[in-house]
Amino acid sequence: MKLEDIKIVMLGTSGAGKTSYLLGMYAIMQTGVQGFTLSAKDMDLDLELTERWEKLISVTGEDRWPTPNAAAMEQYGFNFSYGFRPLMGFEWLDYRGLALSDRSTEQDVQDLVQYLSDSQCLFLCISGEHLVESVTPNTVREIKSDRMNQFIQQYISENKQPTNQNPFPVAIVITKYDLCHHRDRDEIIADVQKLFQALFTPNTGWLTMICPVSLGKELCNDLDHASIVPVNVHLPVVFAVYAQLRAYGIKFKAQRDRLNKSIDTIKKGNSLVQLLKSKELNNYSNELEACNNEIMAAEENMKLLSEELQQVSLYFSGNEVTADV
Ligand SMILES: Nc1nc2c(ncn2[C@@H]2O[C@H](COP(=O)(O)OP(=O)(O)OP(=O)(O)O)[C@@H](O)[C@H]2O)c(=O)[nH]1
Ligand SMILES: [Mg+2]
Repeated sequence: MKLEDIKIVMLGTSGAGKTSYLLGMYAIMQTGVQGFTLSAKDMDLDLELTERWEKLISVTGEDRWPTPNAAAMEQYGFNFSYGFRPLMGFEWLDYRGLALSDRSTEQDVQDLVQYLSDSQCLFLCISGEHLVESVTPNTVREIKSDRMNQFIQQYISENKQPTNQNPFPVAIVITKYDLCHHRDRDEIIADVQKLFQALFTPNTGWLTMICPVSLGKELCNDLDHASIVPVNVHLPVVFAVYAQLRAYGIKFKAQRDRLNKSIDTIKKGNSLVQLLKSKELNNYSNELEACNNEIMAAEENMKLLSEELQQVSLYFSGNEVTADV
């Protein structure tokens, strides 16, 4: 089984922690979780990301952090593998968050929009520093959630038209969770739902995950000097792959139903029909077997990934669900 490559965009304002998150995620996923690993498609990129991560963990003070993106866009290609067997490739777009505030005539906004329209999974990056207290209209401005909602409406909802049969995965990643960790988790989740209400409405086909992540140990308020201990950074990527497998499973199950129907129709026919269509029946049976194998492979992988996703809040078309197969 080999899934098609996907594109992931992480939307988030400048300073939300997108680049730091990418570095932490790569460092953890290089070693792997449950036998799933991530590797850069390009060996030089692998070195570059590793060096930037080493700096982040060994240097202290403000210098440890990546500099705000100067280049408008950077694209990174990764392979997601199980036991070194590539399962799915994805391309990750890291851009300067300021593009979120620019006018749509700017080149980097246009590039971002193009990339968004082509994407199969969206990560919304909101910083825990703005969730220290209950959300207010001010929070909307700080996080730029209205701007993000606007981008989703225009370039994903209208383009892809998610439905229950064809869901679209969105991970809301709360970065710098160490900064709001003192608050009740359920309260934070309720706040996040308020900011992105449309993603939690019934029968809309959004598969949404809310996931707190952090590069620092919880309850530490000076991450410029503390030791770096990434928390949950692998989960959004696990979710992206899980969602892709889920969509793949839905597709093959529909195909299985169609094949079963065709087979049934032939089998219900009289002996002449059966004789005339024996070759067709044979083909259908072979296709059905291949189809069942794909479903089984997808479910095996989903089972492993879903174990990791038990700790996060997952919603499908507005209902809270648990990751299953
Ligand atoms: N407390 C805490 N601070 C963090 C964490 N991750 C990042 N930061 C801080 O957030 C700052 C901004 O992070 P970046 O990763 O550069 O943000 P960005 O979203 O890539 O910003 P642009 O490139 O301008 O769009 C860093 O310089 C750190 O000071 C975290 O997990 N916890
Ligand atoms: Mg950046």
